[in-house]
Amino acid sequence: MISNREISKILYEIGEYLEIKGVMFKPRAYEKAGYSVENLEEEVAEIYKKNGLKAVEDIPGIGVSIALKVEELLKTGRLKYYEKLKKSFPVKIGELSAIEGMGPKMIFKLYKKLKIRSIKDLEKAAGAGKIAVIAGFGKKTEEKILKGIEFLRKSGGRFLLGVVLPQARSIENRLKELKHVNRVAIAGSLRRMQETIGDLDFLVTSKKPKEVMKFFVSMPEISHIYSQGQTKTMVRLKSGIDADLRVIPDISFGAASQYFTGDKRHNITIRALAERKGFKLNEYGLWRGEKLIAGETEEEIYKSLGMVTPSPEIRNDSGEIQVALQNKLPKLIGYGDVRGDLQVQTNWTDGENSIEEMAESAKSAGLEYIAITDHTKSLAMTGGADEKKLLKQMAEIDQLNSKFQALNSKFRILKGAEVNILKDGMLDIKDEVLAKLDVVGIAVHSHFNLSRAEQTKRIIKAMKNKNADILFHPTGRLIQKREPYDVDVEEIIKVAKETGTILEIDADPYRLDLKDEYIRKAVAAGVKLSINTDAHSKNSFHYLEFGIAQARRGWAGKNDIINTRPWPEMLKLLKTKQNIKNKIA
Ligand code: DGT
Ligand code: CA
Ligand code: CA
Ligand code: ZN
Repeated sequence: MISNREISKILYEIGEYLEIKGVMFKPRAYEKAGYSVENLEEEVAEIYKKNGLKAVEDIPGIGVSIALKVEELLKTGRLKYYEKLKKSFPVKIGELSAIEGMGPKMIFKLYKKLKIRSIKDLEKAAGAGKIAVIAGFGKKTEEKILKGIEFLRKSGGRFLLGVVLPQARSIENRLKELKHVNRVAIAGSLRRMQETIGDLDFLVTSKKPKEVMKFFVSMPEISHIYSQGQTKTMVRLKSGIDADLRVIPDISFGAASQYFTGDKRHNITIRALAERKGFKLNEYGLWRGEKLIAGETEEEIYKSLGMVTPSPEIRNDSGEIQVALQNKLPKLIGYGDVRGDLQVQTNWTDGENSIEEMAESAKSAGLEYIAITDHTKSLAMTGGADEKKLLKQMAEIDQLNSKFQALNSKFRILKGAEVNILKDGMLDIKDEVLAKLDVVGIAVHSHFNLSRAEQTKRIIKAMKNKNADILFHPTGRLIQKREPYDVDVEEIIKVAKETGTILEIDADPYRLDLKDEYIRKAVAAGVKLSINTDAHSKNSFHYLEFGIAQARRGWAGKNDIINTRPWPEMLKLLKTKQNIKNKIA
């Protein structure tokens, strides 16, 4: 069965082909029809099955001639008219228009002058300097095209949570200030705090949707308006991400929040549950027949379905619905629950700031303690510390702590290191020095290509060191930049339990390592975790929010995370009793 999304994509593409051909008016009609189908609540296939062609014609924005084309698509899965257009202008329109800044006119010109049909052709031509010399293009455009291609490849069209969250909040705040706006919410993957975000989804309640939309499309960060309507407006931001704004009535705010927060799998299961209970659930409310049962808040909707409201972060149909029906949802760690940061680099190695600057900044960010964990010697490019340098750093930390105490500040700097795991699983710092540190992080920074068995064995060997407290960024991945190394994380979790090694949730927006599924397994196994920023600059302590989100998505509670405790209690959760005595003294 062909979905609304597929139908609307074809309608949009027909519009683009027609525009390229210079046809008048028709492109707008197809665009309108595409938009209408995209935003339809019911599947067109269902409408057609129930009530035939006449009902398809009744869909707003669809006239007789487009309805016939939709019918052909529904009946045969193909559309001759569309295929003829594609043949007459053999260019991959969908592919090319996905590049930032490429519109139908540009695509047409590039085809006429250089026979460019695909991203591959485009990249070749731009690389050879052939685009810069076309009238109206120039060097700048050529560079922009190459950048656009590179970006598209790298991101797969998705953006890091840490990059887009501030942009979205800034827009949210401006919408909140509008006179005719009552309520504002961020929905979609951003509300679920996913690692990467496809597009931004804003919801607003207002009696003056026209004015809200007018304001939205005129914000300085908008680079393109796809469509502007009374209930939905779609734009692209200069940063490259798309954003949707929907205006809804107040009584539907909860229903729309629920619907547009998703994720899709969660929604499908919830909707089926509602139907089993004799309701109908859509973005306007929960209905019994024509009667509105709930709609203003998410809570009343979930409650009417006999369940508590799952936090957005865990809405992905991975068991949260069953657990919520039994009122057994775990209490997740809160965004204000982390008291200290156990991975912080300074200008002793590859960080930007001094120990004191990092401490002051952490304090301003509301933290009670940080552990300084500079790299160690085998990571030579960072100026990694050897035993002597570590001892010297410990002395400086003692001095700084005395200074805090003299000023009556309870803030505490803990002594630590990010100790490099060597190829054979040995650590590159002697045990007697490690034993003097408060917090020993261990990490893989080389030999990423070992076999799964060797990599796992190597890391386990390091975890078995009685001074190794925390395994930092356990899988080594960098989102959109580097795959994780091949390692048996379940085995690592098992050994963490046996040895009392803490596993890190690295909050750096590129890392977010461990991933949610592994956090959940670690929590289930009773393994303790630590959420750390891995800050290399004093401006990075806000990363904690992303790490906490990751922990929540892995169903972790406050107690599962050691650095939700004051530092003396936190230290007691680190490895051996023997070491604890040394460390607290
Ligand atoms: P993204 O933008 O790819 O990061 O992910 P989302 O989850 O933000 O997805 P998006 O923007 O396409 O749609 C926002 C929400 O709207 C989504 O989480 C659930 C809801 N939604 C979208 N399409 C459908 C659908 O076909 N069926 C149902 N039940 N819900 C949908
Ligand atoms: Ca989205
Ligand atoms: Ca969206
Ligand atoms: Zn590291």
